[in-house]
Amino acid sequence: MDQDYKLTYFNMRSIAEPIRMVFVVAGVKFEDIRIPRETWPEHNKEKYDYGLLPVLHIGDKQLSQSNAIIRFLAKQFNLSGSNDWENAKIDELAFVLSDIFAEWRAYFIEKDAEKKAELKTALVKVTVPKYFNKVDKIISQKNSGGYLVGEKLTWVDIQYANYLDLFEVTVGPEITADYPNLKSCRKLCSKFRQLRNGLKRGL
Ligand SMILES: N[C@@H](CCC(=O)N[C@@H](CS)C(=O)NCC(=O)O)C(=O)O
Repeated sequence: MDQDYKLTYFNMRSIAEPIRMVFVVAGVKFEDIRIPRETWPEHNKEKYDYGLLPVLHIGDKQLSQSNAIIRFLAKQFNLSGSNDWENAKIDELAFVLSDIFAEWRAYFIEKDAEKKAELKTALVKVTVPKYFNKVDKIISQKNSGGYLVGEKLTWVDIQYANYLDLFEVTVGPEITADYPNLKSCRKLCSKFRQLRNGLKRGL
C-alpha cells in the first residue's frame, strides 16, 4: 500500500519547495497542505513538535526540520548519493546553500530600501561569489553528466535548481550570471518550470 504523505507549510516556496519537488521528481503522491500566513497566529501550533513548519506527516508519525525531511525522503525515493562520501559531499553543497539562504532571507525580508540595497550588494558581490566560484569550479572539473555529485540525480540537484531560480526571481539574474557551469549543471532546469507547474503557486 502507498504511504500516506502529508507535507504542511505556508503558501510559499522557501524551504519547503525542494521537498515538494522531491515528491514530484520521484512521482510520489503527497498532500500539499498550505496554511495561509494570516491564519497562522490562530492556528493550533501545539500539534507540530516545535511549532514550526514544514512538517511531514506519515500516518500518525511526524518529522520536522526541512533538511531532515528532504534527506529522509531522498533516501526513500533513491535520490541520495551512491555511497557515504557522495552523501557527505551532497551535505557540504546543501550547507553552502543554507549559508547563502540565511543572507538571502535577511535581504528578502528587509523593508528599508537603503539597507536592502546594501544587503543585495553584499549578497551578490561577496557571499555568493565566495561560495559559487568554488562550486562552479568543482563542477567544471568533474565529468559527471551534469550532476552536482556522483553520476545520477540527487536531492542536492533539486535544491540547487530550486534556489538558483528563487534567487534569480527575487534578487535578479546577475546573482547567477557568473557561474555558467553551475547554471548548466541544473540538469533539472529544462524540466524545472514543468515540475513547478505540477505544484501549487506561491512565492
Ligand atoms: N530550521 C527549520 C526552520 C523552521 C522555521 O523557522 N519555519 C518557519 C517558516 S520558514 C516557521 O514555521 N515560522 C512560524 C513561526 O515562527 O511561528 C527548518 O529548516 O525546518
